[in-house]
Amino acid sequence: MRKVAVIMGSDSDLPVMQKAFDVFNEYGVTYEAHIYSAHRTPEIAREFALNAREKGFGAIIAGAGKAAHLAGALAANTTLPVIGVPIKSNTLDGLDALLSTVQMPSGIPVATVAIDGASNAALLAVQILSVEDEKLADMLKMAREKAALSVLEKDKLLFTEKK
Ligand code: RP5
Repeated sequence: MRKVAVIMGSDSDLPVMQKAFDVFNEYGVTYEAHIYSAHRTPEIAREFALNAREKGFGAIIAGAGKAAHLAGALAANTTLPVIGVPIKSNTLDGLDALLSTVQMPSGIPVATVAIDGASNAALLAVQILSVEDEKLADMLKMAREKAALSVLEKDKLLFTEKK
C-alpha cells in the first residue's frame, strides 16, 4: 500500500493536523509527517514534492494557515493528488488560508477541504488509496454504514421525544 505524506507549515498547525494522524491510525495507513514551509523552507518543500512519487507516496496532505501557499507549492512540483487543509488563525478566522489554498490556477489542482478539516483530508487520502486496495474500500464502506446507523438512532430518539 502506498503511504501518505502530511506536511504542515508550522508546528502551530500540529493540533489540527493531529486529526489526520488519528484517521490514518484507525485505517492502518502508513504516513510520514513533516514541518516544511512554502515560505520558510521553500527548497526543502520543493524537493520533497519532486521525489514523493518515487518514495512511495500516493497522496500528499498540506496544512497551512494565513497566506497558505504550501499545498499549491507542493502541487506545482508533483502530479500526485494534493489535499489542502486551510488552518484557522486568530486574525481572519481561516478565510485567508481557505482562499489561498482553494484558488489554484487551472492545470495545478489542489483538493481543498474545509477550514481545519484535517480529518476529512485524511479520509479523502484513504479513499484515494482505496481505489487500489479492497481492504481499505471495505473499511470505508463499513464506516459509512456505521455513521448512517448512528444518524438513524438519533432520528428514532427525536421521534420518541416528540411524542
Ligand atoms: C503558516 O503560517 C503556518 O502554516 C501557520 O498556520 C501560520 C503561522 O505560523 P507560525 O507563525 O505559528 O509558525 O505558514
